[in-house]
Amino acid sequence: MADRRRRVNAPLSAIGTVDGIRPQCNVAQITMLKSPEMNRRAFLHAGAMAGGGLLLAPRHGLSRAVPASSPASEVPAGAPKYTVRIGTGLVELAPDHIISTTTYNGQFPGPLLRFKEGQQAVVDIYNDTDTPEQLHWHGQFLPVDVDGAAEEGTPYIPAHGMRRIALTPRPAGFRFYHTHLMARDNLNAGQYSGQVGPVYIAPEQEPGAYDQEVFLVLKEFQPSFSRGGDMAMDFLAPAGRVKTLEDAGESATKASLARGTPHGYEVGYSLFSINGRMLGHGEPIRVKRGQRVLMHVLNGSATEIRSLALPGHRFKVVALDGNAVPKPAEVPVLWIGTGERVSAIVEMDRPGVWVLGDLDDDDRKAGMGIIVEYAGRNGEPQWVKAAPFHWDYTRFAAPGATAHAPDEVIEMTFAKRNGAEHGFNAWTINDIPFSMEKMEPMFQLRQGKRYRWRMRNASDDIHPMHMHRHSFELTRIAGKPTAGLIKDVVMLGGYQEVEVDFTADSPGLTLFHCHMQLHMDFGFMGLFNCA
Ligand SMILES: [Cu+2]
Repeated sequence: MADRRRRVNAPLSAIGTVDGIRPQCNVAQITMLKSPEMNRRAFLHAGAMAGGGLLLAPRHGLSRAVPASSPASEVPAGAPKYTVRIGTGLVELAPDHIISTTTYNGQFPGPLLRFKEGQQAVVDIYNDTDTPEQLHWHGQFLPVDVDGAAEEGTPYIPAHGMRRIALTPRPAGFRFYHTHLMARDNLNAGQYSGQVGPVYIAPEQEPGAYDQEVFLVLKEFQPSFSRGGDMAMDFLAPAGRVKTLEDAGESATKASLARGTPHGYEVGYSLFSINGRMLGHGEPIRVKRGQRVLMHVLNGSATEIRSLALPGHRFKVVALDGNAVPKPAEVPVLWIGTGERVSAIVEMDRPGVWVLGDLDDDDRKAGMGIIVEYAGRNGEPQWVKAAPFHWDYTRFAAPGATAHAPDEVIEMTFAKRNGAEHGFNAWTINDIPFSMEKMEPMFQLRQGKRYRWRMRNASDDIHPMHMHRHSFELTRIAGKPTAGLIKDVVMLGGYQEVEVDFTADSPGLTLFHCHMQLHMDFGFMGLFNCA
């Protein structure tokens, strides 16, 4: 159903990217914000000016691991609530497809970690690998020393070492944990591995309007840089594009191709799974007629956007990225960007044996599905091709609600430099590719201020944009105003604009990036510094 784009790829050599050295902030350049008021403040804050940006005094020898404004959490002694071990494990996707990859506790997905909102918990993280690791608590409001991103200053979990952390889990809802290392061209590293697991933070009061709760982690394995591959591109609504972004992106690509640069590499996969099992090889979801099944679906992919349908049934979406939506609504298909979560209730009112699976025939047949089996029913699981369906976040927003005016607007334009980095596409934010050497914060934020983050996509790819340690409110999607949807990842369509609002309420560095490993590894990251 979807417009699928050909991808061109080639084999590569390995590059080591993790050196185990804690990042140091040498020279911090603060790119100017669009608002004149903010510029002035940023200038005052930085106290020095050079060229078009600002230079802070070098901080040689100063570790950024624990900024003064964000003291290290006090870590209690005693038994931890959870112990997570990072190490090599075997994952039996199917009897004839057993893969070896880095896992949490030797299993994929990692164990479901349940927390109580606001109730401090100790977690011991052991790293049994030869490489320093980061474990990121996606979607939680945590200080930089716990969040799990070296770019922010979280200490690494040393190779063959451990870290004990104490976290106060919040906000309530469906979150997850995953590695946060650069993989670059190492398809065994980062989120190409099996380092993904679900987190559920129970609210003080559970709504409880369901009979059965199911966690589903969608994940591909056996990645490769192949010359084929495809990605659905035309499922987002509204579909309008911004002409100036399209002109800029198309002319840059055209010029690059004219210079003889081929299209940049993309990643494809040969094995697909839900909860670590290929379709037909795991336990089915066993249901009874009349049950209301709450499905918590996580797209744990390194790079892919996924879809999901259950023939004859509809999904009543109740939460996005773990946060209750203002207006739960029924949809026939879920579209879930990399790192996104959808929680939906399915009324089981069509007895039979069904395939809950991806709309893409190739991916579903290669494993991206799980069987839903009604009590007393058997036979071949049925799949029925789903009608085309457009995914519009605003469907779940409060109708007619408008967002509060922000204090400042931060504008970013994302662009692709086709094949510019050893055959990989390089990605820029306001013309700057993120540098792991420099680790420069791009924007200076003031604590307590509310910002509107206007993201402009001058490329034809969809980017699931993620912000650490905060949630944001969607306020405009491709020209359509909206309010009330709280998320931590948002899919930004090709040549489109998205606006989200957030309050800078967590001191220190906050990472934002495209959640596609292949994009973030090649420049598509940035840092806010909140003082
Ligand atoms: Cu991206």
